[in-house]
Amino acid sequence: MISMTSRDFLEMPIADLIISSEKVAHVQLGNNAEHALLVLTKTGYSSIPVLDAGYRLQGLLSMRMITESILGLDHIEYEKLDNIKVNDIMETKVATLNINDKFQKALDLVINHAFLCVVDDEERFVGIMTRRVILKQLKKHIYQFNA
Ligand code: 2BA
Repeated sequence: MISMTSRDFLEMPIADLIISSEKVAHVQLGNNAEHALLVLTKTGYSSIPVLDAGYRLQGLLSMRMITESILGLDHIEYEKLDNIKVNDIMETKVATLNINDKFQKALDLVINHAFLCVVDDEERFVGIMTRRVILKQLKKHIYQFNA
């Protein structure tokens, strides 16, 4: 049976654990693949959110999606980068949390995703919750629980 302490932990609000949107590297709808490649390379992240002009989450973009879009039969067609829009190559199925969700939902989702995008009630992007932050909280809880 689950103890109250663990239940409280799982029901903890996620709001304090979010990396806020201004600190999250992202690209915008309409940006081309060359710009996205630059952002991914400079930040070092393997996947980042795609937002619209109203800061609403539209998808995710990774290095692999860009590489696949310029893969020719026997060479990489770098000259295509300029004409490809992130809209055409991004993943639109995104693991998302609402700002009012509890830690348990994040824990369930983060098993299959390195980070989770967080939106408010108007679907505006407010930030991300990373696997690192979630694991740190889990570790803290396990250590305190067993102390
Ligand atoms: P990845 O880019 O594949 O990064 C995997 C892990 O490598 C990160 O785990 C982090 O521990 C480390 N790492 C990678 N690039 C880093 C950097 N520039 N500075 C510091 N550490 C770095 P998490 O921190 O759990 O992040 C999970 C995923 O969340 C990242 O996967 C990335 O896709 C995304 N992410 C994290 N912070 C971000 C940010 N500020 N902007 C955009 N995306 C971010």
